[in-house]
Amino acid sequence: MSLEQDLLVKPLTARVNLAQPQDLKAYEASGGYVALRTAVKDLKPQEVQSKVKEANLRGRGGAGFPTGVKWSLVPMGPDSGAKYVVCNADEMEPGTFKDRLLMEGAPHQLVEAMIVTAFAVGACTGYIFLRGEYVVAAERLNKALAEARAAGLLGKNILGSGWDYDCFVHTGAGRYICGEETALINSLEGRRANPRAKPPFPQISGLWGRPTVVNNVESLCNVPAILVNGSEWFRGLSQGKSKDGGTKLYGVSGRAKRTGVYELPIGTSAREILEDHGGGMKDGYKLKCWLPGGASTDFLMPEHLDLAMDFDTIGQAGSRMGTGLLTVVDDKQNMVSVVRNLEEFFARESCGWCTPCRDGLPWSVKILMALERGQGRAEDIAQLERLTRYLGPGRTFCAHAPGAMEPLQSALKFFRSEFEAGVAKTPTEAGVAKTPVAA
Ligand code: L3W
Repeated sequence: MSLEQDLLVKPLTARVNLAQPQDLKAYEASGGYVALRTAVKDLKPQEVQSKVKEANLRGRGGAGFPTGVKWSLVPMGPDSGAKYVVCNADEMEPGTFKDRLLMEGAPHQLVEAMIVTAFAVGACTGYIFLRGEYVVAAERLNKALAEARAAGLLGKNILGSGWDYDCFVHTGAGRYICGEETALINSLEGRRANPRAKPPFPQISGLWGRPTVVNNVESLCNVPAILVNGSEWFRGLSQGKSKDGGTKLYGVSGRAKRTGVYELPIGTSAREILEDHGGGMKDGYKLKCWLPGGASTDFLMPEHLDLAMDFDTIGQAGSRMGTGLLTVVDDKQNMVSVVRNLEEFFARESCGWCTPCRDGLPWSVKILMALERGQGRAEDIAQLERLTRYLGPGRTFCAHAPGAMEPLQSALKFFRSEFEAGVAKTPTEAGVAKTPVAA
C-alpha cells in the first residue's frame, strides 16, 4: 500500500517512523501542512471547529468528551483576548504508551495539529505539556517546532496571514496528577499540581485565568487529516463498528504474545485487538481478566471480549474504555497482588489535596498488603468495599481516587474468593494482632 493510501486508512500512524521521523521536507512531501494552509487561507476558525464537531471525534485521553464541542465553548470574537492551546502529553497512565509513539514517530503531525487547533480557537500561544521521561519525544518535537518556525508555519505572521502564534514544549517533573487538566494548568503556571474546581472548565478559565483548550495528543493528531479528507471520511473510518468517528490507537500489555500499539477502526472488538493483533496470550497462560484502558478502569472478564471497544459500549458493560490499551491479567496472577500493585501507584501519585484520596488510598494499600500476606482480618473486605464508596465519584476533588477505586471494586466483584483467602485463619495471624504496640 502506498503512503497516500495508508494515510486514508491509518491517518495517525501511516507516517510513524520511530527510527527516522520525517523532517519538515518529508512531512510536507507526504501532504503535511496542507491542513494548516487550507485553514489559514480558506477557512474561518468556526468552520474548522464545525468540521471537527461533524467528524464526531471524541477525546482520546480517557474521557471521550467531544473535541469539537470542547472547542466551541471557547469565547470567540475580536475582543476575546489571550487564549491558549495545551496538549496533554503527560502520558503516565499505567499500561498506556500510545502518545509516545505519535510524538517520537511523527512529531510534525502534532505540531501541525497544535497550530490548526490554535487557529480554530484563536489562541496566541500553545504548550505541549510533556512527560519528563519522554526525552526523545522532547528532542524531536523541539526540532519540529524549530523547523516549522523557520519555514513561517509558526511564530509571527503565519503563512503571511497576519496571525501570530507560537508553541513550546514544557516538560513535566514526574507526577501522574499533572495529567489531570487543571493540575496540569497549575503546574504550567509554576504552582503545585493540585486540581482546580470545575466548573469553570478550562475553556472559559484556564491558563492564567484565560480560555484554554486542553486536548490529548492522539485527539489532536486526528485534526489535520479531518481538514484534508473531510468529516464524512473520518466518521467512515470506524467502518460501522461504532457511532464514534475515526480510528483508535489500541494496544495490549501483560502476558500477550505481541504487546504493542495498533491503529484500528474505533469500535474494534477487544477480542480482535488481543487475539488478532496481540497474538493472544503467551503459551501456558490463560486470560483471567483485563483492563480496557489504563489502571483507572474496571476489570472486565473473558466473556466481555466480543464487546466493541468504544466509549459507550464499554461504559454500558460497567467499565470505561479509558485510553483503549488493554492490560491483560493471566490465570497465574493473584488478584489481591494485582490490585495492591495498582493501588500503591495511585496512593503514591495522590496530590494529597483532599482527605479521602490522601488517607483512603494508603489505607486500601495497607489492607491489601495484609490480605496478600494472609494476615487480613475478616472485616477487611467490608472495609475495602466501604473505601470504594468513600473514595467514589463525587466524594473527592478530582477523578484520581474514583478512578483508583475502579479496579478494586471490580476485582472484589469478580474475584471475591481471592480476597477472602487472604483472611488469617486464626486471630493471632491477623495483621491487627501483629501490629506492634507503640513503644
Ligand atoms: C465543558 C462540561 N467541558 C467535561 C471536558 C473537561 C475535560 C474533558 C473530560 O479525566 C479520565 C479520568 C482518568 N463543559 C464538561 C467539559 N468537560 N465536562 O471534557 O472531562 P472529564 O471530567 O470527563 O474527565 P477528566 O477529569 O479529564 C479523564 C481517565 O481519564 N484515564 C486517564 C488517562 C490518563 C492518560 C495519560 O496518562 N496520558 O491519558 C483513563 O481512563 O482516570 O477519569 O477536558 O474539561 N460540562
